[in-house]
Amino acid sequence: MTALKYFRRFFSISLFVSTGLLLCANSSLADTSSSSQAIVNKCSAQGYAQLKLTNNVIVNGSFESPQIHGWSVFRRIKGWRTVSGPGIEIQADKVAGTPFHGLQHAELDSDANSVVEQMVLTQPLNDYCLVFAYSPRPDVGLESEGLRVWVNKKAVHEIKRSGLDLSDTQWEVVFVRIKTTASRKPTSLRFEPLGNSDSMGVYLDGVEMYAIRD
Ligand SMILES: [Ca+2]
Repeated sequence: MTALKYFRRFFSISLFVSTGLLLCANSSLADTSSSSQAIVNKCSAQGYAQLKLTNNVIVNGSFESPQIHGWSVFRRIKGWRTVSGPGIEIQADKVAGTPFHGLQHAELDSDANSVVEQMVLTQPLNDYCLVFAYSPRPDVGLESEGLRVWVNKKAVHEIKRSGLDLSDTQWEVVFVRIKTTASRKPTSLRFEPLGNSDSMGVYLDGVEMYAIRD
């Protein structure tokens, strides 16, 4: 953890307090995401037929486990493992931004860019709706931002936004429809941070996945 990173975090917290944004949680977005009907509506709005969704099959997609204070970097946490890089950074106490859901979120440019993976128990040859929330880190520019999503080692989505001029997180909820293979093995879901590997950037929270029954 670099001194700069400490400084930037301190600066961010100071900025939140000074602007009063510390109390401004993204509760409305979180509430929307947790509603399965809202997810059905979102997927439908993207041209999908009327959908019925089963239970969320992602484990610890809100990064609430383990419960920590401040921030820590882990090789493994419940549901997730590190594929490359030093590990998954979990942030709590709004040390450098407000989570999308719950009390914690992940930063994928932890001590350096790190790819994380969950092996998801899925049914073969079934459509799923993958939902997640991405935010750039406040005060971090486009050159150190961006997120690529991989399903069974195929890139299925990419999102990139600048965090410059942000005084808090600005979460964007992404919906991706995917199809599993004929294999009965679990589906590999990976999140890869893009941009400079400099210990700051690429926030992830609220990962959920639902089987679709047309
Ligand atoms: Ca969370």
